[in-house]
Amino acid sequence: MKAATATAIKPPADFAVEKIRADFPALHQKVHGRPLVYLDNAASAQKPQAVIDAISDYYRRDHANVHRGVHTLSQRATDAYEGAREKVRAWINAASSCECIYVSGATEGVNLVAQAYARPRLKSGDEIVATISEHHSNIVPWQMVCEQTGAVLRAIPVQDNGELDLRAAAELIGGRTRIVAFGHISNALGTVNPVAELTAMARAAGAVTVVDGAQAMPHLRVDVRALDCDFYTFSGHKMYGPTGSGILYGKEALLDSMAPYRGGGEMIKSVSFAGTVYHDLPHKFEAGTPFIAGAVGLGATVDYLGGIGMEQVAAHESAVLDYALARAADTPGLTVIGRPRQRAAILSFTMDGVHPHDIGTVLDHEGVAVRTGHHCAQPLMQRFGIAATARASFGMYNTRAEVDALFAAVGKVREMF
Ligand code: C6P
Repeated sequence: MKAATATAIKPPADFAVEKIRADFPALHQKVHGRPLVYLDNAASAQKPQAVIDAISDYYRRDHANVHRGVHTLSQRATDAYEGAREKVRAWINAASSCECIYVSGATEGVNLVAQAYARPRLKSGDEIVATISEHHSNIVPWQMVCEQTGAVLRAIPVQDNGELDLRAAAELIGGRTRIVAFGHISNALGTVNPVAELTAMARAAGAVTVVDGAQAMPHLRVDVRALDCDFYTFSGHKMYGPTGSGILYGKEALLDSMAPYRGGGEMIKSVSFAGTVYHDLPHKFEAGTPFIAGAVGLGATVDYLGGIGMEQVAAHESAVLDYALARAADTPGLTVIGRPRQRAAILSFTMDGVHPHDIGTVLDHEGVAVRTGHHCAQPLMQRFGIAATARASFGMYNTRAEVDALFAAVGKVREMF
């Protein structure tokens, strides 16, 4: 992407960012005596008051176990839990709420598909294709399945600009491929991957697609039917919802064909020592007392995002990111990793002669929170010949003034090293 000059980049005038900031209590504090500039949203985003209130109201008024009791509180809790599932269904445009399985996050979503879909079906000679830019949670579960089944894991390479090499993908995805697993947006570089193209390649090969949407849900309106993927998973906490909440979407016919991978209460119709009859979807994948407050919080998150509009969010974040890229281009000794044409909200960089951890420490003393390290994407770091980066990741509440604060702090790093 060719950087525009910093002064030419303006966020959309109709996006009321200060009003949005007022909704997030955690943003209004000082760190080391400086106003907090929170740029670690890809690791976890802050929570709006509406989500905090929904969780605390639930615990204050409606809490009981779900699907178990005839008493009023249990019915209220069940309504809230299932009502939130329906909100998420509508938000991602799934055909049925039974296609939305509550999980603890994207990590559990991928593991569920790996163990409940892939493990019983794959055999020696089969192949799983992922990309080299995946988060570890979309690599390691597949490596485990390969160890269990004798299948082989292959990786689509990434070009110097941080985009996937689609020519290589077309060669890798073939007759042996059973699963194609890829992130919608890279957490380390921000590259927006071509989901439709990869899904089409997988479909032509007769393979199933597993999309890790952890970094997409905070930035895009995701329509799982338009994407036509088989599975799509995400974490609530990156999209301004509670930690420990998340969804695995799967096409009903596929989920139906899968046996549960965890047994216990909630996921059965009847149990005897002669045998157990599993519950219908989605409950057969939700063994045990679920994270009810997390589901309620996730439903409130979707309500909150719906009130703002993801198109507005995307336009605002894109202007903030472009401004940050332009400031980066004007900063001597700073290298931005990756230049993908489609990029969302993430700026990963290194500085000549300074370890990323030192960058992170100095920035923290200036009140600026970024993540440093390998971002759980070590194969991607190896591809770029680096051990770590500093990563500023933006959310809907970040401003151009905060980008200025980031680069003022980067200037301090330069002075010190
Ligand atoms: N990435 C980051 O700083 P969980 O932990 O299950 O909520 O999310 C895992 C995960 C899966 N896929 C992608 C693309 C991710 O970015 C993450 C989490 C954080 O980048 C923490 S490592």
